[in-house]
Amino acid sequence: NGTAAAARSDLFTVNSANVTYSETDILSKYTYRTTDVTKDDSGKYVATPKETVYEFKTDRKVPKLGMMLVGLGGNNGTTVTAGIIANRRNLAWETKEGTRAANYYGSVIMGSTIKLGTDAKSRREVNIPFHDILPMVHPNDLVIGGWDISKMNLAEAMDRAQVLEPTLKQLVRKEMASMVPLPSIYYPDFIAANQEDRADNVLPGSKASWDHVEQIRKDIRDFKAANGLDKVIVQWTANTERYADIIPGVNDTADNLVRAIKEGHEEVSPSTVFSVACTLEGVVFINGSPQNTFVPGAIELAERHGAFVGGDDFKSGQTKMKSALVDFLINAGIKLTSIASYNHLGNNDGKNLSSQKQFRSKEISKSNVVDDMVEANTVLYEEGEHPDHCVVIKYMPAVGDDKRALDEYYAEIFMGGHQTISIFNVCEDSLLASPLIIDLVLIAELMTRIQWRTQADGDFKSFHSVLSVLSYMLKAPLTPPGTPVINALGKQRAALINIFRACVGLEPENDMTLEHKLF
Ligand code: NAI
Ligand code: DG6
Repeated sequence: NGTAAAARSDLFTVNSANVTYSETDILSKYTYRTTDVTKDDSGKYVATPKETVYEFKTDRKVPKLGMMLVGLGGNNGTTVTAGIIANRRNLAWETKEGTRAANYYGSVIMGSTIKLGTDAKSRREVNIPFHDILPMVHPNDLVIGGWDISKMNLAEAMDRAQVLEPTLKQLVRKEMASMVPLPSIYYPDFIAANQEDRADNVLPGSKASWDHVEQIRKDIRDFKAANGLDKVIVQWTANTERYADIIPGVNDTADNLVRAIKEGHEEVSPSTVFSVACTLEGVVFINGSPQNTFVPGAIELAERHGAFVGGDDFKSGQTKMKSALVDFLINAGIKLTSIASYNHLGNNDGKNLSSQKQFRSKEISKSNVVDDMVEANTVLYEEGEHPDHCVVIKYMPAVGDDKRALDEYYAEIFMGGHQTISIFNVCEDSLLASPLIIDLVLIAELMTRIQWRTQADGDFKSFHSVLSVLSYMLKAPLTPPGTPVINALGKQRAALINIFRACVGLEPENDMTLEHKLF
């Protein structure tokens, strides 16, 4: 082990007795400060500051990483793949608005900065790219593969998606054409009947089977070996499935779920089979769609195997706006009373969602996104009181991937007055979702390299299997059983940044700026 000066990250080193760098790890001793609240006999709150000392160990070796997508031939799958190829090759292409160049806009990790501290001389903020806070995989280095029930190669699939400019497509066509998705699991009852005509690349069997689990595990192993990878992360960006019923004895525990798959139970979805396969293979599995992939048995299985899972449903356009705007309104003391959210879109996602059961999965994930903010404000809302919130989605083929999201926020202001905010948001759906797919992979991979302990002589262990730290990118964040869901966008970002800061021994980012106020 060395000191701060001995081994440094490219951009900065932390100069603190609490941080040591070795060739292999960054070790930080971090005091986590919280406040315990109790009530005294008179019913008055008593707030007691609490300190817990943690040690965090981050493995500095950035692995050669594979990203396997379920739904590789879809709009998101082809867009993120072409985008990474374009970035890797530093491509530029002509559009009617001029030359455009590859970028990672929309990726928090690749496109945003965080405050490192204050310049010792000028007292101005010093900001660094988020990607540089800890050693992370660069998306240009991701090796991409995956599955789709459609066997179209990715060049044709990218044409089918109608997302990217023809001039860009031309530049990546050859490489895209060489990529063909692996055959996947298709249980027709879980996605809309209108998807049947693209299902020409499916493994035999139309309900859960252990053969499917084994085949997916083999696919992952083969992909890893063929590309000389250290690690693989699998992400579901396939069609939205209907909810699976939670049935005692079937999917309520890990053992029951495994048995149910072996017995071919019809209530086990393809995405849950993928989750089980990934867990058993020790590979992170992230669900970018809204269905309840992570039935209790799937989570218990992940916990048992120390595997990581994350979900649910990418938070791209409308919901990201909502989780920022509602946070603002309610924290401004404005009483939001209703949200009416309409969407129309014309891509294959919209076609699948035109079926009631699949729409219902999306309606649930889009509707619960303000609950924590409402519940936290006991001044504006009585216990159990909630703004009206309705979500409508219509399939409108003509607009393709350029989803229209119309939202009306209606709020009560001072002295019985009203404020109405109306938003028309054209969400270029797959262009917003693709950077999220990248962020989820980068963050999840890093989380597999971070360990913690509370006593210097104790064993290091991993974070909980359910990676709630991915919440910023997801509409219905999955959290460890029994822990609260945070939807407020600002809090989600703060958690992400501050956990990573703790790993290099830095205090949470706070905006007190006392250095500019007390002199
Ligand atoms: P898409 O319909 O273009 O692509 C989905 C792909 O999954 C299709 O190619 C389909 O053939 C394939 N597929 C279906 N079932 C499969 C299975 N069992 N195994 C392997 N492949 C399978 O949809 P898109 O736009 O790419 O979205 C993908 C998912 O991401 C949808 O569930 C959508 O709701 C979700 N999502 C998308 C967002 C966006 O902004 N684009 C945001 C939030 C969520
Ligand atoms: C209709 O809303 C289709 C959906 O798949 C969304 O496009 C997707 O879930 C993104 O939703 P949001 O609310 O994050 O923009």
